Amino acid sequence: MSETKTNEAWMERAQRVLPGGVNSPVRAFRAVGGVPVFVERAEGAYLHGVDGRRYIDYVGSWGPMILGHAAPAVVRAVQDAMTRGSSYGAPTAVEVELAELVTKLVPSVEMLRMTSSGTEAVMGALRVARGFTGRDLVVKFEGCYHGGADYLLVQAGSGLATFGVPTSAGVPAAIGGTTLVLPFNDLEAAKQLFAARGKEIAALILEPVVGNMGVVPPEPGFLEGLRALTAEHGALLVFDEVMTGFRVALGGAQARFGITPDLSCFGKIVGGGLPVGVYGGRREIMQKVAPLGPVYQAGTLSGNPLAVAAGRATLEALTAPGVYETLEARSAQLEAGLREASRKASVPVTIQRVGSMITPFFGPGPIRTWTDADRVDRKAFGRWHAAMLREGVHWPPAQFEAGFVSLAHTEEICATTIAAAQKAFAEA
Ligand code: KE4
Repeated sequence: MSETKTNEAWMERAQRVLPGGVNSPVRAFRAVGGVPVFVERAEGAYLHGVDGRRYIDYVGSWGPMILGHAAPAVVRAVQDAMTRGSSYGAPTAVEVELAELVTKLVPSVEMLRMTSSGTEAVMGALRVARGFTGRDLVVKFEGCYHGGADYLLVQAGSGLATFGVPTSAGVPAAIGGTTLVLPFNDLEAAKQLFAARGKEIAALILEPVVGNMGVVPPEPGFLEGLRALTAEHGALLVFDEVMTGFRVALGGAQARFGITPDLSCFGKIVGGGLPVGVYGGRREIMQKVAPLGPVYQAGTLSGNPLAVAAGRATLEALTAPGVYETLEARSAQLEAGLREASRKASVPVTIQRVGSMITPFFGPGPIRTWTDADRVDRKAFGRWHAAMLREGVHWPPAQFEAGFVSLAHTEEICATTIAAAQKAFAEA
């Protein structure tokens, strides 16, 4: 066991060898300040830090841990799979069984391909959309995040529906020239864009419930409008359900809102905390994917047997009766408690929630678009986050993220969280 004991000491060591001391930027706590908790182990709703403290966890690995950490069924499945070897680079029965399960739970997915991350799933979906339609342009929405593909790391340009302006260094301006960016929840803007350029557009991609602005639900009619608009212009509707898939309903946001996309992307829960991404949809589209068709996409660890074992065990657990009713009850309890706590502390907070994804926005609502979200008080959120951490609650370390409730978050754990929040709002 290393002699390093504190989060600060580990962060000092980590920063010598990892950019910012982390393997993914948001983990560094730069949006909220302070030093991240270095996790030693986790189980159920709890993280145990190297600092010897126990925290109620609402990051949940940013979505995958819907059963709670180290769920026994998942642990057993992965341990068992490991005794048979970790990776073969050859087809296996288990990946077929996981694929069959996903097609059963999400009927719009008739055929799918597995990857090792949500980013790769989105890249695969948009490449096959371009290959299927023979068109180049992709449309996304401001505030929606779809992983790290160059042409998706873009924000809206100066005007409405303009070509994407790269948000990351290292992305050539020209790369943004195939991505058009619209305001979320603005069907009118989408209609104008399609009227002008519909026949050049291969796909429109969105988070059907945005988690990456913080939780922003679709306005009534928005998803239906996009479905009709893309169909009218021969563009594909792509639901990025990496976060919402198996989260906001067993069949994802498409089941919750009754919309059938042409392609869907999954990640997070479908891997049960191990690296699995999935893209899939209409058979005639997916038959374009190599080796069947001309759209190339591959991956050494795609369909990895350990990851597939974790994903299958997780999805199977989610098919049990009452799971989503329990998640809804606990999440509603937390929402009501946070709302009441912020009111008592006279702190202007807008709580937005869909299922077990929840965000306290520190400002007036409703938050319908990125412009709305961008106005909230990030510093107040940062003070609240630090106070919650002191109270033993590990909330996502950024205002524009979703908190996640798991099946391990009992009524009592939610009540403890609310009590912590009451104190934290007083310090926000
Ligand atoms: P990954 O490549 O990180 O597996 O998935 C990318 C992705 C795609 N689509 C949506 C809707 C997503 O939310 C994500 C990843 N989500 C972030 C959380 N906001 C992952 C956390 C991180 O980047 O460390």
